[in-house]
Amino acid sequence: MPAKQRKVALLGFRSVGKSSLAIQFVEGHFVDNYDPTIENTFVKVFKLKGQDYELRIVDTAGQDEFSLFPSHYTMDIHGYIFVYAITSRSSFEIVRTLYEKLLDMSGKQQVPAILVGNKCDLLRDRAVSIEEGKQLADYMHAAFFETSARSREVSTLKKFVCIFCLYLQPQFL
Ligand SMILES: Nc1nc2c(ncn2[C@@H]2O[C@H](COP(=O)(O)OP(=O)(O)OP(=O)(O)O)[C@@H](O)[C@H]2O)c(=O)[nH]1
Ligand SMILES: [Mg+2]
Repeated sequence: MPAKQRKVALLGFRSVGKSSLAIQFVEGHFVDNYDPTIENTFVKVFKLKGQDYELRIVDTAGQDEFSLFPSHYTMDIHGYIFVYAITSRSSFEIVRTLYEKLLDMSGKQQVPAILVGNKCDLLRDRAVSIEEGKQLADYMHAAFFETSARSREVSTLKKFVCIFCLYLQPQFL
């Protein structure tokens, strides 16, 4: 059976750890230095319930409320992973704006989404509570979890990417 193609996009404010999550997920290591992304695609091939998948993760440049939302992110994407850092209030607040921009651009009322609060290893610098994360995720009809690209807690991320792969069929988008 040929591999099924799936594509997800990582969206969020700059420096929240989008690339770090992708690198941890695909390559299994953490990069300490900060290298701002322009745009990058990671590919991971894996088997799930006897089916091969080729998952493309589009790692985008950090966005803020003034960024123009690139129109190609509204096409050909099976699901979106919105990332903020639990240590940055502004990165959290921007998610809602980005989400609404995405709905506007795509003309949809809902998109398949996951909300991720990254950097949860930096608990002492927490600026966003878990409850606030959950509330935003409810508003977005998204799954939610906190994680840390640094401490390799990407297993939850793996789980949700698997959900995207198994259940999101292009005809539903
Ligand atoms: N402590 C901690 N640092 C992290 C974590 N994830 C990323 N970082 C650090 O945060 C900085 C930014 O990480 P990136 O992954 O480059 O962030 P990004 O969202 O891809 O940034 P842009 O490409 O500019 O949008 C880097 O110095 C990372 O090492 C994490 O979970 N915990
Ligand atoms: Mg990046």
